Amino acid sequence: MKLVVAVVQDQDSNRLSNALTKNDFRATKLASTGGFLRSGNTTFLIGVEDGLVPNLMDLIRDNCRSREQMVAPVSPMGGNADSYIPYPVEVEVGGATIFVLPIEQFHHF
Ligand code: 2BA
Repeated sequence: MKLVVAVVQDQDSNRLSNALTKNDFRATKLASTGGFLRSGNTTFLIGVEDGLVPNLMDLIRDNCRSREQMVAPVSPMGGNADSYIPYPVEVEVGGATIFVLPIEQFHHF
């Protein structure tokens, strides 16, 4: 079994959520914040059998697109200012950033 962690843009999260449900994948959605842009994104935790990982990758690829995003980062309030950029930046974000982790045990009580 694998745990797929997928960071996607908020604009794609509903569509991906619907597609996961429709295709019998179980997922948990977490509200997250990108460390670079400091804007909201969505992180999916998806537990999946090994053989279904390629299908899941296709599904995520089909439902998440990359976009150019112009962002004026907000000044960190008492936070780490190391990566703070004080002017608007244009970056290409997503489709999706995906990590596939091995699962040692899965329990569902
Ligand atoms: P953010 O950290 O807000 O990054 C948004 C976009 O900004 C990135 O898109 C990338 O195009 C750009 N970017 C990030 N760090 C940069 C840097 N140091 N210099 C220049 N440009 C930079 P994506 O690569 O598609 O990432 C989208 C989101 O996925 C990220 O949002 C973050 O929440 C997550 N992510 C990406 N790589 C990750 C990693 N290695 N570990 C954990 N989360 C990651």
